[in-house]
Amino acid sequence: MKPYNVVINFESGTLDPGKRIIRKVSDVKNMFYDTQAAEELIQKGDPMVYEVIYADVPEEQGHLGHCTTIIYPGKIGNEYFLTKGHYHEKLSTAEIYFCLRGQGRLIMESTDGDCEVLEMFPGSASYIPPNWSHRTMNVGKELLVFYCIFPADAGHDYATIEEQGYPKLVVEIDGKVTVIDNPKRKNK
Ligand code: S6P
Ligand code: ZN
Repeated sequence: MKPYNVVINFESGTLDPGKRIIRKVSDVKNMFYDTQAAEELIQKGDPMVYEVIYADVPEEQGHLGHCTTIIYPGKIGNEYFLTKGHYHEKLSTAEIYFCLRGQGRLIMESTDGDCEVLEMFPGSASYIPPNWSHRTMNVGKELLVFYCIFPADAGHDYATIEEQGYPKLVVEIDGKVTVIDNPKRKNK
């Protein structure tokens, strides 16, 4: 293949040319603590939670996958709109999230059971080391837009996070972004 540009719009988060994937509440309902509130939101029109726009890169060793993620502002119960979250299938692969717009949090858990939450804000570049799962939340009132770069053959393991969730939840309490223990967390 030949070198080529994509163009990223820092306001809207579009990456052009790119392949767009959309996730509605019905796609991510199992990831939220308050599944009843998620069901109610699905009945009310099943709004979009986030989209990912991937540059066209072969999913092969040596290549770098890259994409933008756009998370809409919103909550289910008191939990902020979030991404599904995943480990890379190839656990030995790292990733960088560069925030372009909005306010977010990045929660990560390592295969050793360590958990970390980082702030995301325009200009923050978060390093996700090998062996750490990752999920993002929009904790602001506007779009959260970030740009991701990862080994193109990393792959996604969504099942582990869907089953066990994270040790912490990021929720709004008295109008403030608050990190609490996840009462539903299994095994820990
Ligand atoms: C890929 C990278 C991101 C996420 C995206 C959506 O390795 O971490 O592009 O795919 O932010 O999150 P998720 O958990 O639905 O894939
Ligand atoms: Zn990833």
